Amino acid sequence: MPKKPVLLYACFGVDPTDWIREIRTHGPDIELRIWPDAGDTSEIDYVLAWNAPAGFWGDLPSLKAIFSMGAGVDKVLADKELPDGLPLIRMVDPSLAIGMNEFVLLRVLHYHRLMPAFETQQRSGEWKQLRPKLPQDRTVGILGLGELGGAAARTLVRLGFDVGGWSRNPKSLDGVKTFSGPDGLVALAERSEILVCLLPLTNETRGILNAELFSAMQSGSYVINVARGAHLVEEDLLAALDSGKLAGATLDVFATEPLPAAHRFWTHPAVTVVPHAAALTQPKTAAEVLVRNLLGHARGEPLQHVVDRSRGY
Ligand code: NDP
Ligand code: OXD
Repeated sequence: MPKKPVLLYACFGVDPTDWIREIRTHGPDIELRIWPDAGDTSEIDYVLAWNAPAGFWGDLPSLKAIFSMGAGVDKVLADKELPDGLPLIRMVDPSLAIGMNEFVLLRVLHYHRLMPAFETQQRSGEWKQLRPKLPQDRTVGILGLGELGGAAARTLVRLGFDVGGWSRNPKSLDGVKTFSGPDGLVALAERSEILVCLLPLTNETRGILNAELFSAMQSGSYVINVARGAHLVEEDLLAALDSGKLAGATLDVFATEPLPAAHRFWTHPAVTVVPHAAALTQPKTAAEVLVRNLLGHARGEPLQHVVDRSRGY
């Protein structure tokens, strides 16, 4: 009988209970080991990894591929000890896309339906109707048109919004005005009253939400950052909010997480802080994707969702 592929669960800070149940359900033909009970590490074929500590990658001579628990692999790639030359697979989980979709929609509707103004009115006991724009007159821009950004763009199009999107390579998406390249970025920013960041964090996208981009936007626009904290130049956002150039921001991700207690974002009236919870990988659906990919590879099929390390996503 051929040897069962051995998968090591090594997601630090993530409770393994649900993962163990789901991986065992979907992959009875996988031998699952849970860190730190790795057994003979020379037998390990695959690792499901997140937040690996220093020294973790040292002793895995048979490793064939590394699965990331998260969609964003910036931290995994930044790990100097990550083995070279092995395929790194990013998380593509249908429930992650659903969760992100819900969150983006929630915050776009919050701004579109003038909730910040109603909340201000409530604080002063003011009763005043305000008429929202029609969705077709509301421009929303999505930076990143991949698994998550593409799904969010399609949902907003279905609801009738005037949606624009920006990607690295030119792209066509039904109902979405698409842009690419540096000129495309400015053009998208200029037209977007609500700008959503769903880019991977790479050398090219670090600090992309900055004063220059905000200055291209219309006064009174909103920013939603659900990608990575390092996409945002925090001081530039605070300046744009304080000057009234931007009307508000929803931030799910931060340069330092947890957000330090003294950070101005906590108390800024135009900022909504969410603790990196816009969308979480859901073991119930993600384990199935992982198992299918892993067993396919063990049978000699090509891996899906492999990160291009030189591109950074
Ligand atoms: P994908 O890799 O599927 O999509 C990335 C998109 O960004 C692609 O459209 C790509 O363009 C575009 N892109 C990359 N670099 C550039 C660039 N330099 N200029 C313009 N466009 C660029 O990623 P996902 O949609 O799966 O995830 C996006 C990010 O969301 C993750 O990397 C992660 O950081 C974040 N995330 C946050 C979560 C949260 O809870 N807050 C949860 C999950 C993910 P092209 O199509 O041309 O390649
Ligand atoms: C991810 C995340 O990248 O949780 O999946 O941010």
